[in-house]
Amino acid sequence: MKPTLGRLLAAATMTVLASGAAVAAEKGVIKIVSQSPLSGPQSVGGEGIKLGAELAVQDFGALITDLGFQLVFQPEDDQATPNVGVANANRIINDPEVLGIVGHYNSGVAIPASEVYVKDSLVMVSPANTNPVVTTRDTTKAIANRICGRDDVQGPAGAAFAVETLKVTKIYVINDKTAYGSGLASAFEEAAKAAGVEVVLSTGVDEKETDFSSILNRARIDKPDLVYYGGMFPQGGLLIKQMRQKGLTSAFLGGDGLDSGELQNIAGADNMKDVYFTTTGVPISELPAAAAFAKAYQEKFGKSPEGYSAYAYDSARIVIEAIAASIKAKGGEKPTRAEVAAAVRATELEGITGKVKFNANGDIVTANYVVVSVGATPAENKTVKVVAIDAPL
Ligand code: ABU
Repeated sequence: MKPTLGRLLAAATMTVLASGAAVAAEKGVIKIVSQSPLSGPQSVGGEGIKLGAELAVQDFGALITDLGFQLVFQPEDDQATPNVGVANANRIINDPEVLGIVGHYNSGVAIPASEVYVKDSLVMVSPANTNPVVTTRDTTKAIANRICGRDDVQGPAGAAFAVETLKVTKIYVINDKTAYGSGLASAFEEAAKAAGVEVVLSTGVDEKETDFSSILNRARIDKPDLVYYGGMFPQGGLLIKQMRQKGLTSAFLGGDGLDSGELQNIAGADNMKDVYFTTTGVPISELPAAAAFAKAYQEKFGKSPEGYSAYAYDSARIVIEAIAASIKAKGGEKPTRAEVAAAVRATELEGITGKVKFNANGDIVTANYVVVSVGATPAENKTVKVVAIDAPL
């Protein structure tokens, strides 16, 4: 096979863990892959997923290497782009050493990529994908799992906060036209309308758009109480910045796509008054079991974990434990991908993000939904509300 630049880069970033090298050489190599954006505007969030998974491989990899296999962690860059994630998936599926995927960051990438993984029963555990379709397709049900919540709950949770706490009556709803952004904005809008809120404008903007003047000039006339945004932090941050530059003081609310330490850098620390996001990732400061993880992450990588880093750590741990359990169940032999997928689905874990148990769809049985009031710095973010909700079955 001809070495492409992508393959050479992937090989250059692999982490190899091995114990008992002689035995490992006998039993062969097992690879765990992370897929998330490692380049482009969303790379901070994607890197947070990669590094969380890498720490889990470091902490729990011995469960596999002690059974005589070499373990390789292989981070892949999906560029937050469906075509790239699918191309990576097609390459990954042809590598028989890969037994599990941790990813993706973007639902719009996870949905088509999982349609490739399922062709050979390769299991995916997502730390961050919230679009319902990730787990609701019959075709991918056996391999697609997530340990975060869903937008059909997150959207209405945001609407309840907007109506009951912010007391809004007149709103704008903007989405980035991705599977995630448009799905979340629709779920929010439907619930807001049902609660009697007037949606003055509901519109989509291309996810690469950086100039929101036409919408915001109209908002200066309409004066909505709230601008709701379904999309990711790079664009959401710009939207907040331009709102405040135009003197718009409306509250701003988005979903977990805004849950990044980069939000304040992009939007401007002084522009965060009345800015909120909902998320299904409880802030790490409120996860007592994640304190050691946060410290180790800071020490190893020299930065704070991102919104879904701890969830990536638990996702990778789930894959590692499932592979180890499958090896043991097979008397020490390398398991099939289908055997690993079944073991993942049977997970019962007290992770650093909470209890993980999957329903028959691959949704976590009980997920957390949080409202965060954004501060001038990520350390000043404040959790306003946490609700634990059972997954829709
Ligand atoms: N849930 C936040 C990341 C965006 C997505 O699911 O596409």
